[in-house]
Amino acid sequence: MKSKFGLLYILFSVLCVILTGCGQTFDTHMEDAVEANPLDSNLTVVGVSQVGSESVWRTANTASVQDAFTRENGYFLIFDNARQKQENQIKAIRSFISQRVDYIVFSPIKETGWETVLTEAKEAGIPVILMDRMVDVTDETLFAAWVGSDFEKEGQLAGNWLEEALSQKDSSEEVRIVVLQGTQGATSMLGRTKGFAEVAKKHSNWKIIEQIDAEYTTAKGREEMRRILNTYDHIDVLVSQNDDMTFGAIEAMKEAGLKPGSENDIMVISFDATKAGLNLVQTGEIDVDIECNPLQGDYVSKIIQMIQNNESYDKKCFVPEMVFTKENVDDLIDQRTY
Ligand code: GZL
Repeated sequence: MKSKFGLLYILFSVLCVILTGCGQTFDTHMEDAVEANPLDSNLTVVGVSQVGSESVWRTANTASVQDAFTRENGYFLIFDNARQKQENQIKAIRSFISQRVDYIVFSPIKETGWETVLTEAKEAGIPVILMDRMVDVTDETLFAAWVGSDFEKEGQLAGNWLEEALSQKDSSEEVRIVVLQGTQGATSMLGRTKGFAEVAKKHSNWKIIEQIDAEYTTAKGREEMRRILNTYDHIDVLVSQNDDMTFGAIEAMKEAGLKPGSENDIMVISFDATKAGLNLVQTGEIDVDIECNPLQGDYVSKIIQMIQNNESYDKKCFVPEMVFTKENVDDLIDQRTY
């Protein structure tokens, strides 16, 4: 909890940032800063550094954070969008430290490069909770907890689905696979790549002919798939590490006169299972969509409450997820809110 001075200090420094344009541009709006009752020292101040707004998944993840850290729930949220730059996340975290927030929450854009700033947070006595992606640090006391997905399992599930889909085919026939990867060095990209590769190496006829960074965006997915289709005369399977890249890749396939889906020209394996992705599972353009659950705000809030109540909690919290195919999508798509 902040002292009255502490919250007034934060209010003042946010006002300074907004009015002078110095330091970080926070996404916390002026009216929130003014409305928040600076004398209400019961608010828990949480600084959140989000990767960016590159995908439908990220937007849903941000919404879950903003829905969890409301004043009604006892929080004062300072939110920063790093716009896909690690240096912006580091600046935001340093700003949170200087404002003496109660907690820092962030989704690290990539796993490396965090020791120094996390040491500064630890020395300031501010617990750090990781959301979505992990950091690669030798000292795991540099973060209090992590909430996210089992990305390696997601990759394995994609491989297991392909094994099943090919089980009736001639196992000596070459299967030519291309992989659109997400942001290089991101935990989700590393895990999905590793998990799928573990399954692929069991099949000598599976050939990953190209594995390329398409940055988790539709535009880059479209651009790289255009190039791949112009490079190779035959592709059997696309593994695309999020729906946004898949949407772009499918556009490129159609431009090239190809139809996505195992009933057509190229099998399509995707990740995230957004509503737009599940719609394409229904049409058969995506064969399988491996869910990655972005609704993590409440999980992080619960951990903060357990820390405040001196309750024991698991350092790593995996969110529930499943696999969507044409067999189950119709029964479940209406539950999807993003
Ligand atoms: C997954 C997350 C990934 C999503 C993408 O946890 O890191 O980043 O799969 C998002 O959609 O851009």
